[in-house]
Amino acid sequence: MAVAIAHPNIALVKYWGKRDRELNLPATGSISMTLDTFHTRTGVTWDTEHDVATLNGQVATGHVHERIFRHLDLITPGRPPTRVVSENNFPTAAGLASSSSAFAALTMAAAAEAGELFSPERLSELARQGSGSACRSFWGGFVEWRRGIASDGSDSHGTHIAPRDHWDLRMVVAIVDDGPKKIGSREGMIRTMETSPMYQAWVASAASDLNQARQAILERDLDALGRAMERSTLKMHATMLTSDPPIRYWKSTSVWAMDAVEKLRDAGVSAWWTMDAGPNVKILCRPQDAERVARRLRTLIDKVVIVGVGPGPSLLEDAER
Ligand code: 2P0
Repeated sequence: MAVAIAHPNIALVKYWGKRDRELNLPATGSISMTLDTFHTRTGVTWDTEHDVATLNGQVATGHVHERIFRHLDLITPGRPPTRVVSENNFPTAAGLASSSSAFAALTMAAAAEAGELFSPERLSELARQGSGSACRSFWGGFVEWRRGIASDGSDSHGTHIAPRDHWDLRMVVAIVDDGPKKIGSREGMIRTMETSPMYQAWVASAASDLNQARQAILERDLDALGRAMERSTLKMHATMLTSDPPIRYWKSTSVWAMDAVEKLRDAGVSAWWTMDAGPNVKILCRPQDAERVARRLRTLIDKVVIVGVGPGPSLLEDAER
């Protein structure tokens, strides 16, 4: 059994919308930070008689099963029956980027079981077809997923902006709700593309946020990065909120958390919020401010976790079967 561990990544500049649904090519580029603490551990073996996947102890069925094994067919056309065992050490499908670490770990373990020595870029390109955000989990630190222009998607994969030790930051994750979201990202994105009058403006304005965020990472300028991140977050949620029917992931507690972060900022703390396809709020700040941010959020939210900048994925040698 080949076993891989991958960490989720949180987008600082968001991906929301596709230029090609079949190949899962994004309408815009995006930039992320890989997290430590949270991970997916996935084993893949050909030593089995039937395709079966167990996710967090539950056998996958229906479209979840299909999505996993279709992805394995892409990595190894004509593969034998395959058994997959995958565990997350954090909530699944709750807007904590679990599909990013899941498809990164699955891709890496499947390639290893097949004996393929793919480059990180090739693994990233394959993982992208399983779940877009997964293509950003092949490096530690800070990663950009280029939109690309090639119609076959060969230039749309993650690229490394800066390694983990380039900049020591924290993300304070306030878990407003850890249940699975009502509308998945894939469905939400398609509805946005088809119905939001804001969608074209979102696509047209992404390049300037990407440029600002990339530069801010290279210069370690947290205020500039935070501004770009909040702007990208708000624009993405504006497209969701103006879809028909509307998609609103925010809860009142999410808005309370944003407010609390802005008050800390008024008091001189460089702390910046972001949200993805769920009600949880993640706050980017310096290590020395993380406890203060977490304490403030804990006055209303029970589950608040401080995470750091994480590493890229790895294969475990001689893993147990
Ligand atoms: C992101 N999200 O950039 C954005 C921000 C959620 C909000 O990427 O359809 O599960 O599989 O490519 O990767 C979540 O979308 O979507 C996502 P698919 P994915 O992190």
